[in-house]
Amino acid sequence: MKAWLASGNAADMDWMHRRLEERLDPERVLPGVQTVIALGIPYHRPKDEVSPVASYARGRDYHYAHRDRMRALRRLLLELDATIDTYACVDTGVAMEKVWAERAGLGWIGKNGLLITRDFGSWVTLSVMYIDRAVDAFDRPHDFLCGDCVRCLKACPTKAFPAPGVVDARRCLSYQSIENRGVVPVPLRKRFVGRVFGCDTCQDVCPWNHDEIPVGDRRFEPRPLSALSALELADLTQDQFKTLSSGMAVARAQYDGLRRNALLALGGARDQSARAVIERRCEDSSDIVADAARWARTQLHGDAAD
Ligand code: B12
Ligand code: SF4
Ligand code: SF4
Repeated sequence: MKAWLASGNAADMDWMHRRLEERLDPERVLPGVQTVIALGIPYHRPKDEVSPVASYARGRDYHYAHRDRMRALRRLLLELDATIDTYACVDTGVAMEKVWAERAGLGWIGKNGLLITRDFGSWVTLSVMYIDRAVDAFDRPHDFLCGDCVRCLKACPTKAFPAPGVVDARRCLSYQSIENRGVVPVPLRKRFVGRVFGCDTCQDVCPWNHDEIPVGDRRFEPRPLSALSALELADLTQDQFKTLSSGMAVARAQYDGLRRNALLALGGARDQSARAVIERRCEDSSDIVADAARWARTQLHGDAAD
């Protein structure tokens, strides 16, 4: 983790540098911690479901599903013993969720950097709970089942893996489309074609993510925003965005971020039907939207190398 941060792989996600010692050592978060419980919630979507939004984010925000189940678990534990102390984390807390899920036996961290389960592939989101009681003596990581395969490493459109299992967020389209609040580096822009929020390529190609995996819970079924095209997303009003993204992880990209991404996708595809929207967005009050629109316009004219 320290080496990953020192190499700049976290891009501008400064929050990853904060509370680092706590992230690495559960004892600092929950003194007396003895057990880590890892939870995976499957969200596999059918292959023929096409959306510019990554699979995990097409329906209800997964954070709520984890939060609800962690709360229910905490209640059950307190019924058993009212003095039990717990710390639960989904995503933004200070826990290395993949590492603990692997140690708990849920699956292994694949060369694509994600936790892969035998039954649901990597189509699972994760959360963990620390508790200050010993539950059992189990502490055996899952076997590593990638073998000689390197499909994900080869398929990444931006070469974001400096080494197997290591992701350089600066090059990753997931980071660029969700976390980056500024302009997207020019060499990466064309890679937004077909992707407006997140990226699934290093999962789509994984043989463990095959078609027979059961489709995830109904709450992860696509909401209306996920059915929109890049053109429609680029043309959303702020009110429409607010209404449509409410309760979805997509809200994290914010109104300007989502429109920026959509414009890059349209420009990269040289989508001539988007000309009017692109022209209009060139005058947008948001700098990152106007910048993306001007870049997209150069792509339509076919007069740019990038
Ligand atoms: C920061 C972050 C990102 C960043 C960086 C990605 C990365 N690989 O680190 C960005 C924005 C790029 C990103 C993208 C995505 N993310 Co993300 N992300 C996180 C977050 C918040 C922290 C991860 C982290 O600490 N990274 C830093 C590196 C150094 O750590 P690491 O890879 O976790 O662990 C490595 C080392 O620490 C080391 N290690 C091995 N053993 C041990 C033992 C110990 C004790 C320690 C300390 C370390 C260690 O090996 C590990 C593997 O390389 C987690 C949630 C969480 N709190 O864990 C979600 C999380 C990893 N993301 C998730 C998802 C779904 C995604 C995307 C698929 C979203 C999308 N479709 O666009 C992409 C996939 C990109 C990819 N191939 O990884 C899920 C993954 C679920 C799963 N099945 O694994 C998580 C767990 C969120 C969740 N709650 O479900 N993400
Ligand atoms: S999410 Fe996309 S850009 Fe990021 S590592 Fe995977 S394939 Fe590469
Ligand atoms: S594509 Fe191959 S190397 Fe990559 S995570 Fe899946 S099994 Fe492992």
